[in-house]
Order: sequence, then C-alpha cells, then structure tokens
Amino acid sequence: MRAKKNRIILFNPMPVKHPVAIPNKKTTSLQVPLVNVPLSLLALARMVRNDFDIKIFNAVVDGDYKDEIPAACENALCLAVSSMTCYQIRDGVNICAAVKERFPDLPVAWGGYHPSTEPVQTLKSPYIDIVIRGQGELTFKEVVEHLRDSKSLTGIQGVSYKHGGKIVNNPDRKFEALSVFPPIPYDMIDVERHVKSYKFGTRCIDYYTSQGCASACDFCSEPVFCKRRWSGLPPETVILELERLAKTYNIDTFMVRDSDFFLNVKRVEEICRLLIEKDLSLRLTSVNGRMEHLARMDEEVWSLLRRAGICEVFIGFESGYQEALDAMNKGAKVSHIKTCVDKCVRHGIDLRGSFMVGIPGMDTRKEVKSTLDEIHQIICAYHGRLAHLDILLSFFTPYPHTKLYEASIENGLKPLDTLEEWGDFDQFDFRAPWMPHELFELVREFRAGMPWNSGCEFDEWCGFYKGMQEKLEM
Ligand code: B12
Ligand code: SF4
Repeated sequence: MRAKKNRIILFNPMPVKHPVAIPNKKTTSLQVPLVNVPLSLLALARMVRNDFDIKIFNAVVDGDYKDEIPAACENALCLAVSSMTCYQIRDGVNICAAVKERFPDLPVAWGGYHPSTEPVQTLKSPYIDIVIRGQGELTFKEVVEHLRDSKSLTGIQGVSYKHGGKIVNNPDRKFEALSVFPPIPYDMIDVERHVKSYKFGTRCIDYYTSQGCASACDFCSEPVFCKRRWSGLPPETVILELERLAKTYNIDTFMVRDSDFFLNVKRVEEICRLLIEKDLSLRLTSVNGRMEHLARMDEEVWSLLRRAGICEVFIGFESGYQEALDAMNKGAKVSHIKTCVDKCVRHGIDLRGSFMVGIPGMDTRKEVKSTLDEIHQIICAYHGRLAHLDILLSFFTPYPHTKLYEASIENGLKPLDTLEEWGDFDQFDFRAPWMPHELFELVREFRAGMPWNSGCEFDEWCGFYKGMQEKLEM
C-alpha cells in the first residue's frame, strides 16, 4: 500500500506590494507594523500538528518564499493560503499559479477574510480548488483529513469547492467557542523573527484573546465574515498564555489583535485584575474597542486598564461627520470621539485612532472638513504629548458583499468581477469616482502633514492646519 501524503504547506502572502515601513516620527515604532505573527496559519496548524507534517511560510519574514513554496509542494497533501482583501490576493494567486504549473493535481485551499466573503468568485480562479469559509479550525481539520483519506468534501460544513466543473457551497459551520481549541502554537514558527519593537517595549509580538465582532458596520467585512458572532477566551486562559509566552520568548509587549477586546466588560475587568495580581509587568497595545462602548465604560474600568498594563487602545472613529457615521451604521455619535479622547488623556492611555473619508453618497467636502476638524481637535487635546497619540487617516475602501460596496456601485464604482481585480485594488489610496480630485489631494497633503508623518511640533501643526482650512473653504 502507498503511504498517505501528509505534508501541508501553509502560506501567508505579502499584505502590501511594496513593503515600505512608515515610521511614526513621534515614537520609535512603525505606524502599521508589517511583521506580524501569522496567527491565522497557527490557528489552523494547532488543529492538525499531531497528525500532519506542517510547513509554514510567512511572506514578510521568509524572503525566499517564491522559490521555496513550489519546491516544498512536491509530494505534499495540499497548499493552504490565507488572504485578506488586499495585495495578499495577488501574491497568493501568483504563488498558486507557479505551484499548479508544476503540480496541477495538488489541491489548493484558500481561507481568511477575502475568500470567506467572496467564495464563488475566488473559486473561479483556475488555481484554487477549495475555499474554507469563516472560522477555519474545525473545517480545515476535516478537509485535510478527507484529502488524506481520498474522501469527497461533500457535507463538510463551511466548505465551498469545485466538483465536476461546478462550484458546490456546503452549508455554513457554527461559530465555535475559542476556548475549545488548543493554544496558538508559537513554537511552530521562529518567534524571534516576528518580534518587533513597538512604543512601549522592544520585544513585542501579536496575540489575540477573542474572535469576531457583534456589531454590524456596513463598510466592514467582519459582520459578513463572522455573522456578528464573538467569542472570547476565559480570563484565566489569557493570563496563563501571556505569562507563558512572556517567559518563553522574553516578551514585554503584546499587540492585541482582537476586533473587539472590550465586548464583555466583565471579562475585561477580570483580565485586568489577574494582570495586576500576577504583576507580570506586561504591556498590551493596540487594544481594539468600539467608540460608543468605550465612551460609556465606567471610569473604574478605565483606571483598571492602565494599572493592568493596557497602555494603548485602538479605536475606529472612522469619521467626524455624523451623516457618514450613520451611513456606515456605526451606531456612534461624533461626540463619542471627544469622550473617548478625554478618557484616554485622563487615564494616561495612549490612543491610536483611525479615520476614513470618501463614504459613498456623502457631501464629500463637508465630510472631509468635519473629519479633518475632528482630527485637529484630538491633536489639540494631546498637544504637548503627541508621542502618545497616533492617527491613521485613509480613504474609504469597499469590501466584498458589504452594504457600502453596493452603495459604491450605485455611485459609479466599476464592479470588481474577478479575484485578481480585488488583488490589484489599491488599498491605501483608493480614489473613489465620487471623490473630487482636489479633495483627494488635499486629504493626502493633510495626512503627510500630521505630526506622526511630518515630525512637526504642535505650534507648527496649528499653522499648517490653518492653511488646510483655508484651502478647504475655497
Ligand atoms: C493583524 C492584521 C493585519 C496585519 C497582517 C495580518 C496578516 N494576515 O498578515 C496587517 C497590519 C499587515 C494588516 C493589514 C491590513 N488589514 Co488587517 N487585520 C489584522 C487583524 C487585526 C488580525 C488578523 C489576525 O491575525 N486574526 C487572528 C486570526 C486567528 O484570525 P483570522 O485571520 O481571521 O483567521 C481565521 C479565519 O479567517 C480562518 N482563516 C484565515 N486564513 C485561513 C487560511 C486557510 C487556508 C483556512 C482554511 C482558514 C483561514 O481561520 C482562522 C482561524 O479561525 C484583523 C482583524 C481580526 N481581528 O482578525 C484585520 C483584518 C483582517 N484586516 C483587514 C484589512 C481591511 C486590512 C487592510 C486591507 C487595511 C488597509 N486598508 O490597509 C490591510 C492590508 C494591507 C495593507 N494595506 O497593509 C480586515 C479584513 C477585511 C477583508 N475583507 O479582508 C480585518 C478583518 C479588519 C477589519 N475588521 O476590517 N492586517
Ligand atoms: S468596524 Fe469594528 S465594530 Fe464595526 S463591525 Fe467592523 S470590527 Fe466590528
């Protein structure tokens, strides 16, 4: 009898076409760190590591992946690729094409946010055979077991695949509680190559405590992906894992990659209490929360956060224009921005905030003006402490099957009909057909002038902002 194939190649493609590091000129860290632990792949690997031989490639750290992946695919059971809606698609497709040229029969599976939200179009690519939709752990395990045993994928929940020239979409799989899975197996990668410096420490790695989001923002992929479900690890598990990782890899800072860390405030309080009790001297950064929720959160909880080492929160403020927030179904008021900023200042917690402009159907000039004003107000609140603030300003980008994608089409966006079109779409500076050229350029000028990008001090900033306002009034 022939031995069954059991090598699985897992691949996390490059998120950006040109890996440029954008430094934050007010701190020592990057604005958006490019080197990230491939949590998606590790979440899958933990389910199959005992029965399969796993090889992980993370494009941002594995320089030779373009040559090494096709070579590693010889005699493999399958190649599995993770992708967001961005350049990862293009890089992933290129690698899969090279692999299929050498091994046309090797099954290629894709998962992650893009294929999950656009499975049929993804499967129209000649280089992709299987899409695993949504949370991947259980589905992936079943799929690779079936491939190994040469069984059909019929009936495996959460899978879409090609069969006899047709695309078959099996029913969705129920969202599972995170606590049923083994811990993320950091030992399966070279952690040292994923350690980064970030603001509060020199040894920072990515970690997550929850998956999903219960909100329904109309621009965001999360509701399409997780159908508004959320699951968080129990506080005791979080603390044990943080302690173990900190000790094993000498980590001082964890970048928390949850979509909504704060959803269950009791859980947050308990995590904080345990962190304080254990006195591990850890810093948690980029901890994501929703503005209307954080604005309502009790002062006592805010003060616990800082004492527990939660040094920085990441809030998607999105817009300073109420009509835009409403069009996004953000469920928040512009006034929540100030409330959150005041709380951060009062409790000594650094703030990362993100804004975007160019929502379809808006009076774009008013939208831009209000949003830039709001950013200025935040800068004023932090004026002498600009290193404690970081604002990301981007242009609205449509994502598959979101309501604002539909609105974008109605407002003149050419539909993105192929996987490759999504992969070649400019995520950084998407200029929507409804965004006037002069406003687009003005926003880019504003962004380049922001203190973190230009390095300017508060007084200089105020002069620059006055000039911007005059241009906006014209
Ligand atoms: C870390 C992160 C990044 C990292 C890179 C991560 C990476 N994969 O290399 C960086 C900072 C580079 C990044 C960039 C971007 N990101 Co990002 N990012 C995240 C974040 C915060 C965490 C991802 C993560 O590791 N999660 C933990 C893992 C375990 O979950 P997961 O990835 O979902 O994996 C599970 C399933 O998806 C599935 N799965 C995933 N991959 C695969 C593969 C296979 C084969 C299978 C079977 C299953 C499977 O199984 C896993 C376990 O359940 C998420 C939000 C979130 N909380 O997930 C946003 C998120 C993924 N990012 C998002 C976006 C939009 C972006 C940008 C495009 C934003 C922009 N406009 O610039 C950029 C892209 C490139 C760029 N321009 O820089 C969106 C995705 C939307 C979409 N349709 O793709 C998210 C969901 C945030 C949001 N709510 O909008 N991001
Ligand atoms: S924008 Fe944030 S709060 Fe809204 S659905 Fe997406 S992840 Fe959830």
